[in-house]
Amino acid sequence: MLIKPPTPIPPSEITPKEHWLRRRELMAGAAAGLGLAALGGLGAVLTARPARAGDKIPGLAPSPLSTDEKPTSLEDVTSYNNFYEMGTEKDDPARYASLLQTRPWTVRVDGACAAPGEIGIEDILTGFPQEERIYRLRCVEAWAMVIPWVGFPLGDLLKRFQPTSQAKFVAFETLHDPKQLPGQKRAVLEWPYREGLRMDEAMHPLTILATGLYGEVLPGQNGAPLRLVVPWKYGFKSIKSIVRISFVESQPPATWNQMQPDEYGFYANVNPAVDHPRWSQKSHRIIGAGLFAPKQKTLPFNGYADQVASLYEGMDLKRFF
Ligand SMILES: Nc1nc2c(c(=O)[nH]1)N[C@H]1C(S)=C(S)[C@@H](COP(=O)(O)O)O[C@H]1N2
Ligand SMILES: [Mo]
Repeated sequence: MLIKPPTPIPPSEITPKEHWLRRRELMAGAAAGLGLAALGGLGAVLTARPARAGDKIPGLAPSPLSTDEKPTSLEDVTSYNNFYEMGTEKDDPARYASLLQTRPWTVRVDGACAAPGEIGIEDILTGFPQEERIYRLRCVEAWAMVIPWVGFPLGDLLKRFQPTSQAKFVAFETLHDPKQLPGQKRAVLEWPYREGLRMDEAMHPLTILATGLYGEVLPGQNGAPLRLVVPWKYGFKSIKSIVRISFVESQPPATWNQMQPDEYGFYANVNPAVDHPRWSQKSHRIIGAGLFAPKQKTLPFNGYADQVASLYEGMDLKRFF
């Protein structure tokens, strides 16, 4: 799919891109000038004022689980997005992102666990060591980007709420507020966006909650303030702007799977041997590589077969696609 020319949108709802790019530079400059980063950790920045998209996240440890592929440019990662709550075109999310208020932000964790409760975004940012993880995001639409995420293992957060033996799956929900997410005014999908993982997938060390990218606080269009990233699955599993996480006993509803079950499976493991009914999944193009760049071969489990294939031992992956 090519990026289309911008469609007209009421000026009141737009933050021109030059503005948010510029604001990011200003904020980075301000933080440096005040020596906030020197106070140590994002916590220091947070006490000065709420974090915003583009703020630098100091003290990031690089992860041995990163790919060594060349990251897609920050410009492409933040301007070519899929986030239907902000519009169905790839350039809509960057245009509408400023409507989403990411502070304060609370995630409710409930269901089959001994310690249900709520956790605020500041506690998430300061309470879990953040690291840089470079992963390829492979969209089911046969394109991909390589993104230097900032985040931490989802399992670390889940453990705090003490899941019980009844917890077989984890269900996720995106914020539902059409004022902040104007795409929700149209019934293109059933809102809120929902996703789910099996418990072992959720606890796998490759599965992360992302709080940033390129060393900076996550921009709205990429799912601020908190989104899931499951690198061996198609991008639609990586639910954005999460407000609720529930431990459940049976397979929870997932938005695209419910909408078109023959096109989007619950498992959604990247699999070149199982085509989408309307196109091949054998290869993909890398966003920003140029129109004439050769397509890349898609690998089983997006290249993570050694780490995750054992989770699906004995399962027919053509049936459970
Ligand atoms: N809430 C929500 N999460 C979402 C989506 C969405 O429309 N709404 N799109 C998904 C799809 S299809 C993809 S490919 C990725 C895209 O993430 P990116 O825009 O950060 O590249 O987000 C996923 N998460
Ligand atoms: Mo996608």
